[in-house]
Amino acid sequence: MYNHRSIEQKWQEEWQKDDLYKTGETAGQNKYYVLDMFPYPSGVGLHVGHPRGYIATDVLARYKRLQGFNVLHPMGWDAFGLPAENYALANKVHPKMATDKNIINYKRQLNLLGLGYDWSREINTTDPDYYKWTQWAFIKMFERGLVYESHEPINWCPTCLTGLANEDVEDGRCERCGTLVEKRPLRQWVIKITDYAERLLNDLDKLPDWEEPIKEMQRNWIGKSEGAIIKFQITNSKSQINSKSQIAKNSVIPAKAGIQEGFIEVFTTRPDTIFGATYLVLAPELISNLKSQIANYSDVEKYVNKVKNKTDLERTDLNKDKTGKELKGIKAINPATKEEIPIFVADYILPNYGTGAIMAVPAHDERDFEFAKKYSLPSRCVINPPIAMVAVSGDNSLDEAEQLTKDRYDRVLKGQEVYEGDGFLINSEKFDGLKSTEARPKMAVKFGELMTQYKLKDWVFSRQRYWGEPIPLIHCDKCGVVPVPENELPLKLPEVEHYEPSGTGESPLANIKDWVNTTCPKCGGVAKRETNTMPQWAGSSWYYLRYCDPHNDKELISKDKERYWLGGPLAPRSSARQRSEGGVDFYVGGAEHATRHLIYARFWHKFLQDIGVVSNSEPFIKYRHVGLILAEDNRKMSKRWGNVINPDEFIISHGADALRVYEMFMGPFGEAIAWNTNGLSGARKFLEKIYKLSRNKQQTANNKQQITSNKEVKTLLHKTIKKVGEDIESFKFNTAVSALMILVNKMSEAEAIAVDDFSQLLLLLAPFAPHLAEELWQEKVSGESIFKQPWPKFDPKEAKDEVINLVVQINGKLRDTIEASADISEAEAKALALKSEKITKWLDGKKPEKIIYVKGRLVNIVVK
Ligand code: ANZ
Ligand code: ZN
Repeated sequence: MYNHRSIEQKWQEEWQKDDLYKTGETAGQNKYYVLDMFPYPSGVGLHVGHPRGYIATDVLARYKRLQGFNVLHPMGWDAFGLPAENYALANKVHPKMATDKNIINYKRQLNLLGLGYDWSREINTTDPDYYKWTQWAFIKMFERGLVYESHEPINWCPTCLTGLANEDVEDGRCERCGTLVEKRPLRQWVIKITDYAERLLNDLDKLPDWEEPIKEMQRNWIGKSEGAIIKFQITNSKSQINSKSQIAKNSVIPAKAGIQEGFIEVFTTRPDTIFGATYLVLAPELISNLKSQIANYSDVEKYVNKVKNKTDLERTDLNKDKTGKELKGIKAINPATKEEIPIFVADYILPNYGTGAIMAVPAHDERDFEFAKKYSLPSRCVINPPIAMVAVSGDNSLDEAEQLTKDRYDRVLKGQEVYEGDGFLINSEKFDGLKSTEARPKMAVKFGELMTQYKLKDWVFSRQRYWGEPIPLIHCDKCGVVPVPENELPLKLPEVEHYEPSGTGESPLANIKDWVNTTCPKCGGVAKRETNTMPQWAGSSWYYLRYCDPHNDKELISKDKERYWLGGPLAPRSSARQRSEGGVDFYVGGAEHATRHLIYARFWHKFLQDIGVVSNSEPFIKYRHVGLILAEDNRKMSKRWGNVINPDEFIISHGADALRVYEMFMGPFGEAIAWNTNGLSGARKFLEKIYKLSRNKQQTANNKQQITSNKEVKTLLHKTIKKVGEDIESFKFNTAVSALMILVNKMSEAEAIAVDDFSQLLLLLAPFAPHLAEELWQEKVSGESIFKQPWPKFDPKEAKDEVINLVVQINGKLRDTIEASADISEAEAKALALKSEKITKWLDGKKPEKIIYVKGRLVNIVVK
């Protein structure tokens, strides 16, 4: 009987005792660094969805080890953050106590699954010895001018009572608790991640082993737009025109208010449409700057107050009715047409993108078109659609296409329709006839300045909560903001009596007088500590480095270890392929991190490269996302739906190996799929079959000579060796498992299995079902761990099926003989015959009437 419980427990203990997973820096051995996104240890523990990624990396790590690589496969805890703090609030326990308890439970669960982590490298982001280096990196950023204090309105979650970064907001809601996010002015620390926007964007091209959709999500998140800033003079304004431009040519500026003395500045990606700009629109947030000049200010203010609480999403929804208000008493001058045009305020313009002001071109922009229709504003067509645009959109003749283009153009001309594409300029004076693409840079320079904008915002880095890394800054009246000296790091999180956020924008740390009051490291005068803490993303932005050198109290990571594991040119190669760039060889985790953690980590890494801590520009050579495991009801597993499936019970009932095989077999790795307990039972049966093989068909090492290899088994075995290896490398675990199942079926049909063949099967099985593989290996093959053996060698000669000579006749006469594999199917044989050069020549274009096949021997083609 296959008793998984005793087998699994036994080997888990043995492997721990043997330090099987402990990794050192062995010179001369090729390294391989396989990394999971480390979990947040929540109170409910792991559900069956979490291990899918962990099992996959474990399969890869074990496979690489069997291949002879020095594999680093560590695990740790991303343990700061709101849930632990909320739990602490509700249950009156210190977040550290709750976190420590959860970690013990997580670790127990991971070990039950037989995951081979090197626990001697375990890290925990809340450990002062760890966050010392998070604080250190922050201070380096501060010293380099990458950190600034801001009072701008930011995203504020009224439930979590803290400011949030853009990345923490999803569809206008707090990513943690789902509450609608408000805008609130707040003193905060901000990191200039936008300084790295261009590198974050361009270096994506250095990552051929990342999935394209993930890279595309990053590109969109960074959101580079090339366009122009154009100044519109305000008339009836009392102030003088300031002719000196304040923006450097081609410079990249952060979003800024588009109102200056006597001007409104707009950001546009379509300077080629400037002759069609018939009004301006400002974001409601900018209006107060024009208060003295607006005749109907109280009216306008009412509108502004009404839209204040709308989310960005509501404001920019294309399907929603556009609202706005004209600003009376002032006008703007279109610098191209010199015409006076009205100025509006409307909520579809956002304050924090571009300049917060736009020139509206109803003929060529959908939103402007809708707005103009509603407020009866003029439209002026300045782009003539090219014929090609119409021609390719249907299957009309060129004449028809020309007519359609004219009709379209007519409707745009009359203001009945909008045309958003490129084309040829008209109604644009000396620019007439130019192509949009040619006109854009010319007109940008003529009427304004070239400008690049990014959707990426600077990283709001302070949280008004307790359970995070204290920001190591000191406020001194005399010296300003001074960083905590390096030799005083870590700046430890002090004990507090109440974790409650004050809700006033101050962290609970503000109440601890003897912690807050300190002396200035520069002048020794009285000073106060910063009381905000860092966001949860801080500690996870660089943790993969620390695993390489987890106990170093002198440096974040030593040069040697960095070179060894993350590879500058001196590092041992991770694969046969030569690389100039290093990094973690394989990183696996949820796709929900594509634009958060993965952007922050790439940024942090680039910064550490700039200060010489790491030697290459990207942290992760290869990244694969893991698909969700849904509950049996096809919904996301959640406490809310009560559909969470805990792996523990299945490990008891079916075994860790069965669970591992099932999760790898259930479907393509990147796709979401629902849990199905029957599938788990299927995986279990597969393992039982192998166990049975070892009992019934298996010779022991002693009577080895008696059984010779069965040719069919041998052939399939070698095909499977090739397939399983290739499939693991390309993360096609489901097809790897299915190949193993086919092999096991074949072996079950055989009279007996040679010990050599069986041992190879065990090696192929070992990454997936390590406990059973080790048990049977040590019982049947040798007393040394299966994980110290080499991966089976694929022999192409062995993988070749036996060949037969297929006779091909036409009307019964021999015309060709073809070599084919013994198990060729009827359809394949016929197709092969028809493809033969000799046969096509003999057939001479004649259609066969009938084809007769005699299995394994001949094909007879009958023609008239
Ligand atoms: C005139 C124009 C004419 C525009 C036209 C488009 C088409 P992306 O590509 O996303 O960068 N815009 C600029 N700032 C805005 C803001 N704060 N809120 C809402 N919309 C804003 O979009 C750039 C375009 O979005 C800009 O180009 C501007 O409209 C609008 F035929 O200017 B455009
Ligand atoms: Zn001072």
